[in-house]
Amino acid sequence: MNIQKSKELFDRAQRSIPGGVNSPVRAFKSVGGNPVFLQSAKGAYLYDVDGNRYIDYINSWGPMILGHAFEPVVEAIQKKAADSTSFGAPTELEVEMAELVKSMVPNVDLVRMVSSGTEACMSALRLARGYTGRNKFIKFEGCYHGHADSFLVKAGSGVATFNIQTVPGVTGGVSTDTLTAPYNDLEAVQQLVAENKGEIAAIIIEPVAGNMGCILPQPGFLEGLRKLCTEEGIVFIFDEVMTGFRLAQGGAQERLKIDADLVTYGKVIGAGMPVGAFGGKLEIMKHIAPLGNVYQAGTLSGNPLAMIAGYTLLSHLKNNPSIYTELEEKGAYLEKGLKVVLQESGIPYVINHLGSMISIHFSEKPVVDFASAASANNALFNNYFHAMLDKGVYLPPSAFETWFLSHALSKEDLDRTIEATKKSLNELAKVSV
Ligand code: HOZ
Repeated sequence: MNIQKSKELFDRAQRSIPGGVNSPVRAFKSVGGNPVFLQSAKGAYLYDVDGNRYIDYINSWGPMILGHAFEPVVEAIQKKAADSTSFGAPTELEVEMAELVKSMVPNVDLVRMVSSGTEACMSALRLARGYTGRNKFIKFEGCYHGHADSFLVKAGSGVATFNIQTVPGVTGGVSTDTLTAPYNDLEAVQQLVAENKGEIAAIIIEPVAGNMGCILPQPGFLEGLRKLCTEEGIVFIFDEVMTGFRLAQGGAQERLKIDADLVTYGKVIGAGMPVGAFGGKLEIMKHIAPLGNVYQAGTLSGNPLAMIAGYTLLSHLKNNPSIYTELEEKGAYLEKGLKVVLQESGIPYVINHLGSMISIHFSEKPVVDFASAASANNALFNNYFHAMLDKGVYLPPSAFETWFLSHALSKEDLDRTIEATKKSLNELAKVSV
């Protein structure tokens, strides 16, 4: 595959942008090689600056659930832009957006719009602390809740990809209040809560983890956390930045039938524009300024272009529930096909999959937490990534990221992906002999 222009752009980018990218995982540093620079995308396909086409399994890390350049969203943004790109003052559209979100997801009495998933999680944690008057919180190893200081302890995504054990710049003072437990280990959480009785403000979790590959909650785990939070007066926060509006209209809360006290959103809620949101029960949300004193603000919060993009996409999802059934079918078809070729290859593997989130770990044992994800053969994943890219399939450039399916993927695209996996595994087997 010719990626000459991408190579030239990467050289040029590194002279002006740290590492040549505006978000670390994109640099391909852990998988090696040159990142491809993208020109455009439509539906299930990405086109790079050299004119190569790829079937997309990143989908902007989640937002493009209906594929790229979904016409109603593009048209709505174009129309709205003519009325000004920002006011910094209230609009009717923000009210409509909040009402729409409330009508789609459980347990959200009030919702505040922000500009990213990082902001949403950072604000939800501050609110939980302000509401409870407690400082400590529990997060899970390998979960990623954005790059606010408190969360950069044993985090997933790029922090795991680059194996950054301690993030310089995050002070000891901040991180001592961050307690961590292995994903799916209820006993470890119960022990932490017992050791820090009355001091834990919140437990925050990705209900289906997507930042160490895709990892599913084991039966009883989330239920156990919910019970513990209720008993101990701890705010239970679902980080639904990845799962929100994706696993179901009502996200993981609806899909897994677990109630959260606060929920954070990002990605799909903005249809590819910079949007995040946090919301939840009135009792807690009423402490946010200007109702209460837990301060949180943003010049671009509720930005009209971001709101119209999100509103258009969410309305479409709400009015077409069959999209979720079809996404389900596409995910199941892909899993089944991948399993056949992986089985034939003889390479030990684990596929974790729920709805339109899926990933492969080259592992002999179940992948249920960060330790099992990290002990998989991730060097093999890196080679698999490149072999797939060469065949026009764009996977996340790290084993510590979930793949996202879009509704735009056709059966032919899925078949081509399965076939590319078969060929890639054959090539890799030959190299390792
Ligand atoms: N935090 C994203 C993955 N979990 C990466 C975002 C990006 O590089 O765009």
